[in-house]
Amino acid sequence: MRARDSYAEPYRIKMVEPIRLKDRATREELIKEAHYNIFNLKAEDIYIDLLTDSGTSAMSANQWAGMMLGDESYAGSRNFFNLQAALQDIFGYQYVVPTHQGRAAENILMSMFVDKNQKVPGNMHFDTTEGHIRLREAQPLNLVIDEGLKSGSDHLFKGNIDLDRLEDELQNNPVSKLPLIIITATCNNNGGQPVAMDNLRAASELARKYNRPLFIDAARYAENCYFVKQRDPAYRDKSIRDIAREMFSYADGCTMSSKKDALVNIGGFLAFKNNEEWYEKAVQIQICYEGFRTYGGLAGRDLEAIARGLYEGTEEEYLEDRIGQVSYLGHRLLDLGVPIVTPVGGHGVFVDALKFLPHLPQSYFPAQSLTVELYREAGIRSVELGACAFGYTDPETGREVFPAQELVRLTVPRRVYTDRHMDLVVKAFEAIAGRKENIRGLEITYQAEILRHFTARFRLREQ
Ligand code: P61
Repeated sequence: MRARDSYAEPYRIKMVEPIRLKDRATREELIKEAHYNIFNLKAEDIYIDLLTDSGTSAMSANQWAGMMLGDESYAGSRNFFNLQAALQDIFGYQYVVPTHQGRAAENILMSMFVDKNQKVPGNMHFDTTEGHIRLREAQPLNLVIDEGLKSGSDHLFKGNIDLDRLEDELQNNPVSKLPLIIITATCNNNGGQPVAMDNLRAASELARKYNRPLFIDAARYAENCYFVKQRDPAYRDKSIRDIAREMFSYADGCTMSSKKDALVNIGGFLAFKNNEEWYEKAVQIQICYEGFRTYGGLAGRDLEAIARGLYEGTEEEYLEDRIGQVSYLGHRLLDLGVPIVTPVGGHGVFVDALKFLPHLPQSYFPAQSLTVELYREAGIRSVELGACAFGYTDPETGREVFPAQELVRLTVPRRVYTDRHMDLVVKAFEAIAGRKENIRGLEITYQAEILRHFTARFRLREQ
């Protein structure tokens, strides 16, 4: 990768959206009114929004031009065929089932394959994927390698699945107990960490040996391909498109939230390599939940933006700048001594809140406390991926069950902020680091039964 200061963004800005920093007293008031949960803040009250990279990309002039060519016919829209052609070209997949977003594609996939009391192994399922598995009273199995859960480990492919454990599961469970495998690339939950091509190839061989389908959660597949090119010498001279082709050749299909690497604000799809029977089955479910096969819950213009975005998302200059910006933020924080997940991932910097705020036990929601502090300090919105999002109150014992990691994600939207915005994030950490012992923990005053992080309310604990 070239040094960040040897090149500039490979685009110029044509349209701007004003953002404003509210004064500190107002921010203090707003976060209190939001019950110390950043999901309850209004977007207009935020200065730099690092909540998510999902659906927050800036589209290109080419994508906007494509929007004007939206063919809104109920059946047979030309934009569907453009999307299908992009899938065939980039992924090498024959069949595409558009959906309104990624989780809808997961819904169709799980309806087709998953039933009560089954297990679905993967490296680390995203929470919507887990949700769809659990909805069917089946069990998600996260078999990421041990290194993948150590924030300080510098393993280059921390998204890899543990092949021994996968084989063990495949050997000990018939198809009726374990119907498919899903690999998420990059792996969101542990820091946007990539899956190695060798690992995917080996998982694919196991899938074939034991006769189970393998699917890729392709939300951030292009970022994964970029890491393969950077970190595996065998791929140094290959193009991102060639790497993507090889990666998808190892699976039988994929789900994709287009809101990430397809650089659009809404949309998703399920795709199959060549199994027509699966495709026809998927279309039956798609019609009930999403819409006719050539629009699947999206406007024709949205399909066009995805088709064009898929190409842009695999351009090398774009990826170098995108991953380079996330890496820039991560390395500046490391220089400050902020403990983050390393190597820096693809879509954001993940701060280890237990290490950054060692005076707060996990029961005091340290990652949530840090998200609150970033807003109070600088109007920055980040997101907690720790005790609130992934922990829960055990209904039998009434005790809190904590996840292995307690992270704050600084998620960088694509083509939206400049490095100067990143510098302000670093400055905020610098200010907070100087007085971090004074940061107070939180306690929950209200929580929903599932996905509690979206609506939970907190109060500040006494020191
Ligand atoms: C995110 F807190 N991700 O990272 P959909 N697979 C993968 C994803 O990262 C993903 C989806 C599938 C989001 C949005 C988000 O509880 C939450 O298009 C690897 O959002 O349906 C989404 O794709 C689902 C954040 C979603 C959350 C659910 O910010």
